[in-house]
Amino acid sequence: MMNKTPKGNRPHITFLGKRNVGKSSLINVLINQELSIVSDVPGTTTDPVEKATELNPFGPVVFVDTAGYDDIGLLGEKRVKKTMTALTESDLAIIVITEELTNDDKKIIDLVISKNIGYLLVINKSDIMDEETIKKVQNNIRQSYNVAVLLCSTINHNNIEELKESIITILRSNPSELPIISDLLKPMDTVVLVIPIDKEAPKGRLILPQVQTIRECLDADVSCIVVKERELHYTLNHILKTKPKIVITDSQAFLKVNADVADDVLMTSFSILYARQKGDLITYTKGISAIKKLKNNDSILIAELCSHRPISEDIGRVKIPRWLEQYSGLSLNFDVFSGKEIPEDLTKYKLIIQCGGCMANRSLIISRINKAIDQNVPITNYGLIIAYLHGIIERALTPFPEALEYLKS
Ligand SMILES: Nc1nc2c(ncn2[C@@H]2O[C@H](COP(=O)(O)OP(=O)(O)O)[C@@H](O)[C@H]2O)c(=O)[nH]1
Ligand SMILES: [Mg+2]
Repeated sequence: MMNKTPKGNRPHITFLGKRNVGKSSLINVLINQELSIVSDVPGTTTDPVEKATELNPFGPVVFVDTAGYDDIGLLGEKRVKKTMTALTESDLAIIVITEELTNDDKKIIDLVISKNIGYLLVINKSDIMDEETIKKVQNNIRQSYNVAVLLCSTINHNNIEELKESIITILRSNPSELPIISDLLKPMDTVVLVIPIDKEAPKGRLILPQVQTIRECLDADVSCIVVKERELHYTLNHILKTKPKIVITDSQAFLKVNADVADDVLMTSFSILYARQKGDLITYTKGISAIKKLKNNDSILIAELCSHRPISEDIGRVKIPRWLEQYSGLSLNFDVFSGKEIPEDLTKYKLIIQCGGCMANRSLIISRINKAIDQNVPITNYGLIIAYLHGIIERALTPFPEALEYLKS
């Protein structure tokens, strides 16, 4: 069971450092099992390796083992780039050094600081360092940084328990998970979920946002009723004796649900709930205003985090582009990027439309949002733009007064 918590819900702890400083060894002693190859040959770890594990008493986490950033040559550059990408989904960075703090280390530390990622420094291999060397490195660090430093060894397990405790302390002080819906609810409320079962629904199961929303309702002591869009009207009018607190629908059924749900009942979509939980609803709402400024032949970046199931009418590749062109009457250029990497330079785009990111963690999406903000490119999300293009964004944002205010202003 332990590996069942979705990766997107686990904090990511990324180990960075030069080759051979003991990153893989530290991960191994922390998870107490020989999963990754610990080897004397520099650069064995090529791509970042993710290890889902349980960090007790904290809970499920992912350790990300990266290649050394002193890798040179063409292959090395690729690895370094992958390491940087791994950093974008980090909730915590562990920077590992041994007997010296190099300029490369400093560059990485500065990068981590600039990305606002929590970090701590490990001086590893204490078992083979003399007092003098240890003092010298510690002083070097102290001169430049105000950060927790741990002197560790994977051989005699010096400070390994302390390392684990420090990781847990930082993770707890900086929760990476926000609620999907529970903060909007109180016990005894009723929530209705509308889940169309069409050709895009996976066979025999529900998708992650649906399952997680149900679970949060149960945790919040709330009744959660799940219907298809066809049964919604009957359920609301003949089954429920009291009005539900909120109706949450798949964006596919927005218009029908909007029509079936009384005006005084809140209504929104799973993807807007996710936009709030995994991204930043305010920034996404501001991004919506860019739609009115679009001109013919403007470029739009569609950022999709998972390589999607192949369905005939894909939401990001087909539907949103079509709706947006129909709505604006413009001819637009859409570039679709799948996966964890988007271009460094975003300035050619007039708008970025980010998917809900149900398989990603919040840090990855927030670092994307920050990248867009840094380059002054408006960013919004699938859920918001679908609501907007269907003319129901105001209603769909009513549960979130702060965002609604931005929309109206
Ligand atoms: N003496 C000593 N050697 C270590 C320690 N940690 C790792 N090593 C050794 O350093 C080498 C590189 O370790 P590895 O974990 O592969 O480094 P990575 O390249 O940073 O992932 C291996 O030979 C390890 O056995 C330590 O705490 N003390
Ligand atoms: Mg390694």
